[in-house]
Amino acid sequence: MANSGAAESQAIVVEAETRLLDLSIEAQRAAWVYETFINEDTERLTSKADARVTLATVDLAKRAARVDLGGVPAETQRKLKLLRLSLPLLSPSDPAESEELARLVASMRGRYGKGRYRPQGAAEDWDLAALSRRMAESRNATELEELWTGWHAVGRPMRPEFSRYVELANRGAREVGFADTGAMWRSKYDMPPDEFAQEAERLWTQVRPLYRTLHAFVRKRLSTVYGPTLVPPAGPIPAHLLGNMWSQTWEHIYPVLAPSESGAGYDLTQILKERGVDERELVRIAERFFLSVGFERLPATFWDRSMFVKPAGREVLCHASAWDIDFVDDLRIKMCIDVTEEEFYVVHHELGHNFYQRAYRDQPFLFRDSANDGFHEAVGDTISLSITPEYLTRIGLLPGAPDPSQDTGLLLKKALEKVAFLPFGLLVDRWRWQVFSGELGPADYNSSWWEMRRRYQGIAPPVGRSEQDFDPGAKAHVPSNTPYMRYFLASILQFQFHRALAESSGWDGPLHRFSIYGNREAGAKLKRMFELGASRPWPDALEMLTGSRTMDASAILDYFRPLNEWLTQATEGAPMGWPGE
Ligand code: X8Z
Ligand code: ZN
Repeated sequence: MANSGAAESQAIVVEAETRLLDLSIEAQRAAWVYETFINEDTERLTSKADARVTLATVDLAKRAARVDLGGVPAETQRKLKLLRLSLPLLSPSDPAESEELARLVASMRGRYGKGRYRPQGAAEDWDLAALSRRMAESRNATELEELWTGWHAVGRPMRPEFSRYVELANRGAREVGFADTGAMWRSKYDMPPDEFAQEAERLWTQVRPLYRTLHAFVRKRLSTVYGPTLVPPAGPIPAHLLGNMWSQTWEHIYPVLAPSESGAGYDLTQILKERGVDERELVRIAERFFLSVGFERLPATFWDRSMFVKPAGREVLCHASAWDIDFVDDLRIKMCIDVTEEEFYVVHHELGHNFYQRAYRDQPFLFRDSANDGFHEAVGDTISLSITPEYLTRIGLLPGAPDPSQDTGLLLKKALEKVAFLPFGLLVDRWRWQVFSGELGPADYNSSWWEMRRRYQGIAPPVGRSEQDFDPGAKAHVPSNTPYMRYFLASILQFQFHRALAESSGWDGPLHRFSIYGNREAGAKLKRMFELGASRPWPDALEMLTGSRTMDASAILDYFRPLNEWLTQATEGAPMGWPGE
């Protein structure tokens, strides 16, 4: 033990809350400029700024590891623990390696942001948004295959960068006492890392039967649409036919799946277009939802500094994100908004981050975070679950709420978004955990990725893949080093939040018809939880809102219960599951 605990830990915390805060703000500014104006210079500036934060954090975390914790107040102990876990990437203390790592990540991120493909017959290169738009609409298998393959080429050149990044990132994590970067990511959940891995698996086991039923239903329909050669009735579904580049959500193929008795319900994308809602107005509508439950307006700077529209004449990283540049109220979102139903939800998702961030701004710097990262991702989605037909009617976007006989369609569309996502949400980090632990090496990167895609999602690549390819790199969070398990947790948690808010409001109708719009008590409950930040272990925060201390998938099952019954009937006699699951 190097030092007397209490004094040294206090010194570390003070330094973290001053110097680290300063460096982090600088790094955020550099990252903002980079992501909204990608070029050689901004890439260097952001990697330098990141490297400075990382080095300072590693330095403080190492000092913290040597502190004798006897007599150190619990709050300070928690801060030291969070300090060690505050970054998703730690670099080796060697400055050259540290900078190399930061540049690798910036470079992979840049490749992703600049990714383009020119489809046959097109007059220009298409970016991911254009490719995704077409993928959502096209029902032509040949075209879909081309779009899929065209985009997935973006991963290839990342392969050598990625394997070097794994090596350096692990070296950094080990210096601070973690087994590897994956173990560090799993340590963020107020429980031992192995236990967390089991928790995730437990939640997946809870929802897996629902997923398999949905999968069987979708496969049966697609087999009819595209024929049994392309979509074998008992095999995995080809990944290019699900309306999404990563087959992570399937709502875009709803029109080919819609139950005949229920019709398509309403088409929000169409309505938004007809009303001439533009990007800024879309964000305004989302803000008004938060205001209706009692949150304060976003600051004027949010409207001046956010990026809502893809700018012309420069490269930007379009993947949506929410920012709190100064950790107080310089809130922003960065998106290339397309006025569609899907992006309407994404806008709520991003604003959820911003309202959470603002609510914990009075916490000390090291506590300015969500209870766990799944909470951060769940908040805006919880609000989106309240975008019901009744709500859309109240704000004048629908002439009247459709009759509940339309509900099968409504629920199916939601399931294609939320239930379809679950295995993808789980597997991205199941794969990365094994990569970081060394169980999977570069020789197996792509084959193991597809083995997991098959096992969990029941999908297969549309064309042959090899170890020349690097398909994980075609998903934003991999090149940008963003952990992904948070989204899996969020897809469970948002239903838990939603059900708890419904129950405490005395709602006894179906969960999918419940909305907290205008419900100030529900808003106050959320706000109280947000204000805790990361000051308490997440079960405390969960208990405040839901009365339960464990994450529990029974709420998502409750929500989709009526649909599950319908799907079970619709798939009677059809094959269930696939070889290799
Ligand atoms: O990346 C996101 C957000 C970033 S804050 C838009 N999401 C995941 C994804 O797009 O893959 C939200 C849901 C899953
Ligand atoms: Zn998010």
